Amino acid sequence: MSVKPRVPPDSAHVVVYSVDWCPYCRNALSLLGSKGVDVLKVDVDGDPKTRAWLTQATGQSTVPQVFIAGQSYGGFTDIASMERRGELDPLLVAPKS
Ligand SMILES: N[C@@H](CCC(=O)N[C@@H](CS)C(=O)NCC(=O)O)C(=O)O
Repeated sequence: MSVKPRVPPDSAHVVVYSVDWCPYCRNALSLLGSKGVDVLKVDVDGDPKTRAWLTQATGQSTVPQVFIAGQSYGGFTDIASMERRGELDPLLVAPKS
């Protein structure tokens, strides 16, 4: 049986699957928010189908899960490491439509 997310990861340039009670989710949203980019936050609390899809798609069972341009970049610690290496900003530039 194939599992599909309620909101697909290419729905916006930056998509964060998160739950409201999670400090890592707040940190990820805060870091991305500090960049001034639009972030589509998808609340997956009580959404086992999307959680199952996330585990399948990312190989990780934790939230948050950050997607940029439809590609998975992991959780907060992953994007914080990317930020320290200077790798985050270039990815956040959305292509002109
Ligand atoms: N290294 C991860 C840790 C994320 C993490 O531990 N998230 C917790 C919630 S705050 C989690 O998903 N726990 C397992 C679960 O809720 O099923 C990150 O930085 O995103």
